[in-house]
Parts: sequence; structure tokens; C-alpha cells
Amino acid sequence: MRQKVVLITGANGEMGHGLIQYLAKHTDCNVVALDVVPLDKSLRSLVSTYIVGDVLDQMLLGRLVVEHEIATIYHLASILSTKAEYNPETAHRINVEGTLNLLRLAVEQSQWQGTAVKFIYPSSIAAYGIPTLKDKAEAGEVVEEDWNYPTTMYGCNKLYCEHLGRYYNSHYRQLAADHEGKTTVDFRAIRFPGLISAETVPTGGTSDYGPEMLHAAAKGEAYNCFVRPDTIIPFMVMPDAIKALVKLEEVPKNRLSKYVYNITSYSISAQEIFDIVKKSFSNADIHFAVDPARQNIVDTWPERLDDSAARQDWDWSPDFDCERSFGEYLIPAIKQRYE
Ligand code: AKB
Repeated sequence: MRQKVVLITGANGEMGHGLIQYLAKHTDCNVVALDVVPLDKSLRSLVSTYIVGDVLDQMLLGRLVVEHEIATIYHLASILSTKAEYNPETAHRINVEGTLNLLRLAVEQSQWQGTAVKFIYPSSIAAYGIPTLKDKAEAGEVVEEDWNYPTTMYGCNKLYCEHLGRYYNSHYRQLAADHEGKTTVDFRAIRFPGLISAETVPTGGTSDYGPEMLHAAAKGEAYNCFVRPDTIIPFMVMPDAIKALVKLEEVPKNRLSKYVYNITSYSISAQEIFDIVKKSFSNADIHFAVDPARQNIVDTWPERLDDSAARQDWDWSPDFDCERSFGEYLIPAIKQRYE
């Protein structure tokens, strides 16, 4: 008998850490963790199996299907917005072809099992592209359908993969004689804001200035924030992000009116993050040194998101507003971590 499992790609990343810990604590599911680097030692006892490998390796994915009955896929593996700009074509391969490989695997599994495999996909505010700062200021709370003109390879990849997911969910092989009634994949995506975790530091993103300011101050390291103080985007702490992934996975399909949902917690300027960090770490050595190219990217991302569809369809609401995020989670946990 093949073992029923939850597959997590990009398992060693920031979200993977949080998700593996959450599933181990709150569920009894068997997790298969896949990443290009070995899983952190602290996570190994929390999963059934960890595999070092690439989402582009078709043989590896084929073997996964032979050995496991996959009920849900959390496809977290991707190259983030800043890193992707250094080699856009490689990023495209990993972000798009990797997702395509997993979607194909999910459809095959769904057809074997006669029930749709759930495919949970973290998209991003990078899927938006607002052309000017004036438009950004006037846009207010942006809904999923507006301003879908990303300026980064990562953003283009995320937006396109949202569409791929919708296609695999609803239109896959629509001309095939046996198309009618065939089980495909149950695709569900969340557009995340910038994320901040007390446990891990992100690598390769453009919203990284938020977590980087905080972690650098706690470690007593100097840091140059690469965006202007007045830069505003939405942020969220990792526990809320993980809660959202799991909540969206659990909700019955008939409650969902969309494939892709915005979620948000609080919008905050770089100056406000700086002020909170300074107040908590009086010796923090943080300065603003704008990197115009990275600033341009963040300037295209919305200040605020409209997450009313998620609130309505699957009762989304964050546990942490700005005050609780920093006061009850980030600052105490980070202080403890680096002490
Ligand atoms: C990035 O900065 O690339 C990510 C994101 C906003 O999706 N954190």
C-alpha cells in the first residue's frame, strides 16, 4: 500500500519551516518534504521523508508518485523577485516549468485516486504592477483583478502560474474525447504580502528590507535599508501566513468563488518599521541607502490589498495586527533567538 501524504516543495524555505512545524503540531498527516538543499536538522523528525531534489527533475517526481498517494501539494518552491532578476530565464524554468511539472503530477495522481489532489500555491503581491507612485497612492485597496501588470520575472511567473492552475483545474485537455467528468486538480492560490518571520530570514526577495532590518538589529549588525522611508507595502507575520495556507486547504471547494485570493494584515512604511526596530533595539545601526532598481520594484507593488473575498469565502482574518506582530511575536521571539 502506498502511504497517503502531503507533499511540500521548497520545504527548507521560510514558509516550509513554518508549515512543517504547524502540520506536525496540529495534524497527524505524513509529510514528504522536497528541497534542493537538505532539510534543516530541526525539521527532520517532523516529516515522514525528506528528499533532496529539484522540481525540474521529472524522474524524481515520477518516483514520488510510485511510492506515495499524494492528497495535497503545497508547492512552495520558487526563486524570489530580486534573485530572479539576476537570471530571469533560470528563474522562469524553476518558477514556471517547476509548477507545470507539479500540476501534471497532481492531475495524474487525481486520476489514479479518482479524487482531486489539492494544489495549494503561494502567489504574491509581485503579481501586481502599478506604473506610477501617483497611481499607487490613489489605488487604495487593490482587488485581485486590477493592476495585473507585473514588472519582475518572478511577478510574471506568479501571475502566469495562477492562470496555469486555473487551466489545470477547469480546462485541462478540454478537447480530449474522455475530457468530460475527468478528475483534475483542485487548485487554490493566495497572493501573499511581504512576510516576516522571527525564526528565519528570507533570501532573494525585494520585501526583505522589513525582516532584514529587524534581524540585523537583533544580531547587532549594521544594515542599510534599500528603500525610501516613505515606501509602503502590506506585510504579514509567518504564523498568519501558515494559518492562511492551511485554512484555504481545509475549506470545502463549494465555498470558493475564486482560484486566487488576496490576503493582508497591515500596511506599513519602511520608516515605521525602522522606528519600531529602533525602539526595541536602541543600539540598532540602521540607515537608509536607496537601491534605485530594487526601489522601482517595490514601488510597483500595492500599498494595500482588498482581501474581502478571502474573508467572505473562507473566513480569513489575521490574528496579528501591527501592534501584536511586533509586540507579542516578532520582538520577543527574535530577542530570545539571538540572545
Ligand atoms: C519577494 O520579495 O520577492 C517576496 C514576495 C513579495 O513575494 N517576498
